[in-house]
Amino acid sequence: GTNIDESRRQKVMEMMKHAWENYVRYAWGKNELRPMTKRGHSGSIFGSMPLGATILDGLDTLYIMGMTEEFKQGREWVANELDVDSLTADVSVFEMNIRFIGGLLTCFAFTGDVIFRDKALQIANKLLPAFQTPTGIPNALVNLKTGNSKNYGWASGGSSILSEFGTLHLEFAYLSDVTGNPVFRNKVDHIRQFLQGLEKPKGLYPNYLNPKTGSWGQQHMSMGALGDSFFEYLLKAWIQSNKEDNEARQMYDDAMQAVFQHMLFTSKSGLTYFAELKFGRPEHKMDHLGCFSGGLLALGANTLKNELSDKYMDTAKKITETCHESYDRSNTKLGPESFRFTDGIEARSLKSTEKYYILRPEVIESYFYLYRLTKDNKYREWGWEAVEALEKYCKVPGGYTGIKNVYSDQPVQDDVQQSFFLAETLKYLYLLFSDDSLLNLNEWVFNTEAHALPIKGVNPFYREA
Ligand code: DMJ
Repeated sequence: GTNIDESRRQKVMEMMKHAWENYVRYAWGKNELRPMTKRGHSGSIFGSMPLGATILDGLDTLYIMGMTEEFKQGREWVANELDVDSLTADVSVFEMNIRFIGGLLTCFAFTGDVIFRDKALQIANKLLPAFQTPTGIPNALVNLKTGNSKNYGWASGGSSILSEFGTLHLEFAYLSDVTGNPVFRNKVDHIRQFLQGLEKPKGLYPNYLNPKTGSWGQQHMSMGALGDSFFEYLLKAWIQSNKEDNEARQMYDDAMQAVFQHMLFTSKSGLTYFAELKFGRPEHKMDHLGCFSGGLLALGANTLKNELSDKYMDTAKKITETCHESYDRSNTKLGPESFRFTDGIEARSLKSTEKYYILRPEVIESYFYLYRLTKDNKYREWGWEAVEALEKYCKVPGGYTGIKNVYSDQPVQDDVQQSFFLAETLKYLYLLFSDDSLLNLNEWVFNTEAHALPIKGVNPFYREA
């Protein structure tokens, strides 16, 4: 790296310090920090209990930035305060998996400290009752004390959600390998086989699946909310297995082929985007969440050279460019939660309810992958634009906050420092300005919360039991 990258990396580390220190000062042990009112916060996804979500999500970022003292402080909290058996709340199986189990397993891989593996195992055991449905497709919510599980009332007649039950494979497979207990891998293998056997409308995966009947719910398809990381985990399960799990790669390629055919569009001015499908009809809207797909497509292109890889790489670049446009076309230079393509607007929001930015990582995540895989310096410049915007509109004396309208010059701030800001946004920025050797993509695969898991067979940190 050059001096400029070094100073940019330094800057990102200072951002992490600011986010972490304020969390420690005002919200230690709580899930998240309210940086303006300087107190704890718990989003509904965490249930009602303080579970230290920011600690679990932030630890591996501290580690890779070399923030040793802070890492130790978090490790002590995990060892002494995270008492899994005393927890009573209803929690999201998906969120506990990607943030808590994922974060702990990365710390175990990095350090070999078994406290991390053991806590991950304890949490995973508490999630298992959610899989006791007629199909083995887990319910979304589980009570940590009673094991009772259920789905969200709003999700298509009691359905489970594709991006939730489809985003367990990496952590559960790895947990089985490091504990020697096959139960976790069996659960996700079963989900895989069940999906394999289902009829897919036009080859597409709907966002909803009923765990009692095994039939799809409403015919909504998305590369953003409710779909996103299901596709991610197909590709990454294959990568994690050192390319032995060919079934996963095949399902990924098949799914992407259908998505390209039915959901990929180009706007009048030439911007490429993924639309959503509602009952077979495209809604020309893309979520910020869907912007992870630039990075994913690039990773898929890079890991297997075949007749599809050029198309994947080309689309990866175009999607990432569109997502950058969604940032560039706002007053704050931060991107909205969703943006649309109509006769009148391109890559901008329409409704006031979709103009917020809550410190999400996906656009920066794609900059990171595209930089690593193309070495085109523009991705580093785009990442730096995001750093400057974050400093200008989201940094407050008590940490970092989201904003309610990216098109305002003086946006109202939402007073929440999301735990994924530490897990993902700052980690991907730091890696964007670092050399390839820091978490080399040939040895590590990131879970959907940017927690790095080792690749089997090639990475000595795999630590198989
Ligand atoms: C994170 O929890 C994960 O990236 C997840 O896949 C999607 N939502 C948030 C970040 O936006």
